[in-house]
Amino acid sequence: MISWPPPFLPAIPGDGSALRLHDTSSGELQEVTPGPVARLYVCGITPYDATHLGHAATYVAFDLVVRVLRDNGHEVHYTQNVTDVDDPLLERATRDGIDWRDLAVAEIDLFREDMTALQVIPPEDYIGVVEALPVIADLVRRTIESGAAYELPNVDSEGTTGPDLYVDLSRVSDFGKVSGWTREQMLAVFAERGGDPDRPGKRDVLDPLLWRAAREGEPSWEFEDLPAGRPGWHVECTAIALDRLGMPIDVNGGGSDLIFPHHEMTVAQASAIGVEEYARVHAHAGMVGLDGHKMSKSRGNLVLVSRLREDGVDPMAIRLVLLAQHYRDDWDYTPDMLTSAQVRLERWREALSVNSAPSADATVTAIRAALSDDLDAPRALTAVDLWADQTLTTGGVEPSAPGVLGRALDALLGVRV
Ligand code: 5CA
Ligand code: ZN
Repeated sequence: MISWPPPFLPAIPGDGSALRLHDTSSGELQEVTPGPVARLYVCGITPYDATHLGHAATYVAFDLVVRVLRDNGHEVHYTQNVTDVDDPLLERATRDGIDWRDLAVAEIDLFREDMTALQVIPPEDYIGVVEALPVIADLVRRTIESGAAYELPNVDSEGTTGPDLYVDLSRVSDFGKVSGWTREQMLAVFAERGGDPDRPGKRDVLDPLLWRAAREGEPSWEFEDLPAGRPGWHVECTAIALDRLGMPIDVNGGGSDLIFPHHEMTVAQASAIGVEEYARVHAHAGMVGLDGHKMSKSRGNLVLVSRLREDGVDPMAIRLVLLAQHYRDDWDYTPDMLTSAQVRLERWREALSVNSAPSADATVTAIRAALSDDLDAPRALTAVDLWADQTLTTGGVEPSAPGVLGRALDALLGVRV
């Protein structure tokens, strides 16, 4: 699948410092120590509705990971999937009376536009599930061969189209190591996050669906040694990450709603076929809400990036709204955040247009230090505010290297002033 155009990344003098990220699995800050090529996997969208500020916050957070790693001289291999066939997409398409493929294409296009406007660096591999089906089917076969898959009759169609396949979690070592959750915590969210605890015959209610046999009116594909059908949700990310990046990945990421079951299950499935370490760091962004509830397509309480853009909001102000919150915090969006971001952007623009300004070297160092410390973007913004205040209140004291700070804001924070 084509990705979106990369923003220009200006060069800035000096060196960055090593990135430390909070790892969900250990609960601690961990230094990201990639080889010459850093490998990053971030879960992509399910394209049944437009990008909201919550999605954007998550992708901007991982965009900072890319920027810090690049600033540290690493080449970055970034892979992102698109869940372009799954229940929520099919259900929305049926509800709206349109073809699920047309819905996916339209929403993916909009997502690309939003990411481009927000200056998010695109992944090298942008992979839809439909195009990755051979790779996914191969992983399903390997899971069967490993003995960790079992069949349940496809009750909806009188068993005529072949069985559904599940992963037997009792065959997986270290199940639970990503989230560190208790079984009670897992059971509390499993059903609302795509799980099917009530499916009769499951060996363990938490066992994840690996392959769903064909149903009337649903898309399905045929692969050797598998019943006609389509993949379960989690296996797509395991298969795409394994195929494109190999394991261990340096950073595996997404929003915190993916900690369980999604990332727990993606790791469990790799473990079932003998992968010992899935990712060195599991990083998760907090949830953005509106009026006290997590912003979600299913709930419909959305602030859409495309809507704000249509209303003439500068995408850089939207990016500043997102950067003003720490990526790991849960927060509620309020319109005054946008007003503050617009004021900040104007002030930065004004300060950067002053001919003779205080040296920006210390500010660039402060931005680098803040971002490498678990992506502390709010602290980086405060450092820039301070420089802007000095520039605008005391006037220029010494000429700064022309444009260094402007280039640093662009390269490190993705804010083109
Ligand atoms: N396609 C799957 C991942 S394989 C999926 O979760 N798609 S999604 O469209 O529902 O979400 C895309 C990304 O946005 C995920 O990383 C998810 O964790 C994140 N996300 C969803 N809602 C929010 C929110 N309210 N705040 C922050 N991030 C969110
Ligand atoms: Zn995923």
